[in-house]
Amino acid sequence: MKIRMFLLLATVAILAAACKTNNKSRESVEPYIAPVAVPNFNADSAYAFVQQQVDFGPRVPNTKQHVACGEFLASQLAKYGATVTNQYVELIAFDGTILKARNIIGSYQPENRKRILLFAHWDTRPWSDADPDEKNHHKPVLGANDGASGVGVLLEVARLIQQNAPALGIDIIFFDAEDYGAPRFHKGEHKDEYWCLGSQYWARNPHVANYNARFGILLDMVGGKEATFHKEAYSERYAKDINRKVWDKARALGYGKTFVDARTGGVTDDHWPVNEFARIPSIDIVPHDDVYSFGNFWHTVNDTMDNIDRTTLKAVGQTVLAVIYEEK
Ligand code: AHN
Ligand code: ZN
Repeated sequence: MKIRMFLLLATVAILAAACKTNNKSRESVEPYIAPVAVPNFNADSAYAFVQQQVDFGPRVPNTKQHVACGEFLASQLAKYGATVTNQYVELIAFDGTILKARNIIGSYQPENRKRILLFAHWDTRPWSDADPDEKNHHKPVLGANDGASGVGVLLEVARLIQQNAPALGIDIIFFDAEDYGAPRFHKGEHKDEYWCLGSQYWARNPHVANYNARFGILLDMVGGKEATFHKEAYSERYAKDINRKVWDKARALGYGKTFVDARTGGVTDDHWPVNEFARIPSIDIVPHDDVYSFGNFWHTVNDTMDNIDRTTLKAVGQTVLAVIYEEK
C-alpha cells in the first residue's frame, strides 16, 4: 500500500513538472532563432603570427627576407584551408626601381557569390624616415605594427574560419608594396600614387574576372599599445554604413574605448584603390587621430614587438569576426 501511494504521488509530481515546462514553452510565442556562433579570437595566436613575420626581419621588396616571408604567408593560408592565388607582378616605384611584388590571396568558398573582402599589407617600409634621429632615416622599418599586425590578425581569422565556416565566402588579401611611397628626404615628386602599389594593381586586375564583394575591411597598424580607431574620412565617404556596422559592433562587444565614434581625416591607404578602381565599398581600421597620429613609433626603428599589445589585436580581431559571422 505504501509503495502504491508513493508511485501515485511520484506520478502526480512528474506530470505537474511536465505541465509546468509545457506551459512555460507555450508562453514564448517568438520562434527560436539560434544565435550565430562567433568564434573566440585568440590574441596570443595573433601575437605569435605577428612575431613570426617580424622574425624574418624587415620585409622590404627585392630582399630575400621579403621572399621568405611571402612563402610563409602563402603556406599559412593554404594550411588553414584557403584556396591560394598569387599575383606576381613587377611594379615601378617612385624612383624607377622595379619591385618584384607578390599579392597573396586566400579564398574561402570561392563559389559563393556573397563575399566579404579582408585585407592588409605585408611589406615593410625601406626607410625609417619619420625617426627623430636622422641617422636612422635610411634604415628599414621592422614593421611589427606597420605590416605584421594586420596580417597577424587575418591569419588568426583564417585559422578560425577553417574550424567553423561563416555563411559568406571570405577573401583574405595580403597586399604587397604598400609602403614604398617616396621618403621624406626624397627631393622629387611626392604623389599619393606611389603608395599602395600592390592594391592598385589588384584593384585594376582582380584575381578573378568580375570579382565582387559586399564590402571590404582593411586592417592597418592594428596592434599598437593604447591605439584608438576613429572613422577615417575616405571610409566614411565610400562606405559609411560599413563604418557604422563595425563601430557599433565594437561598442556592443565592449571595445568602445578602442573604437571611438568620431571622425578623422583621410588616409592614403590600400582601401583607396579598392574603393576607387575595384568599386568595393571598403573601410580602413587605422589608428589615425590628432593625438595618437599613427603612433609615435610609426616609420621609425621602434616599430618593434615592444609596442605590440594583445589587447588591441583582440579588440580588432573579435570585432571583425563578429561582423563577418553575423552577415547573412
Ligand atoms: C601616408 O602616409 C601617405 N599614408 C599612410 C599609409 C600607410 C603607410 N600605412 C602604413 N604605412
Ligand atoms: Zn607605413
